[in-house]
Amino acid sequence: MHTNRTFTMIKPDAVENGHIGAILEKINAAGFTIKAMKFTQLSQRDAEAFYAVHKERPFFGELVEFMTRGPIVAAVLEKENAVAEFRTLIGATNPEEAAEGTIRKLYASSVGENAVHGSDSDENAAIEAAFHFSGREIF
Ligand code: FUP
Repeated sequence: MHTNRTFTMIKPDAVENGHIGAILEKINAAGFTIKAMKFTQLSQRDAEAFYAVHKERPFFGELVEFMTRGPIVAAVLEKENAVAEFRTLIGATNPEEAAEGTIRKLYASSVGENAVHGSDSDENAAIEAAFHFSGREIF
């Protein structure tokens, strides 16, 4: 895993609301290239493992329920300084605090259902990419 890569998920709310195409368009327009991609659904065990860092938080149960309720798009993206650049593109966790034009401002409805995930460090990007993709699925 390179430090110019990040991992994203288009979450169940954005998939349900028909925003996959628009979000991918924003990602491409911002200069990211797609290195891996799949349409998939997290099991309860997957979601609990992916968000294990939050397991003591009061919202953990709702987070797992939300993330497992429908399909997602998982992807590995590449751009110089990808982790920070992508977090700028998606905006703050809470869409009410997200900057104008960001993906969460445009497509998220709440802090819990916030349309997209973006890794918070190079280390987590590598862990999260490996969670979803085998080496032969990343190009
Ligand atoms: P982010 O890195 O912006 O995705 O945000 P966090 O890692 O802090 O949170 C991960 C997920 O937990 C969020 F996408 C949604 C959920 N969450 C809540 O439901 N409530 C909160 O107060 C904070 C996070």
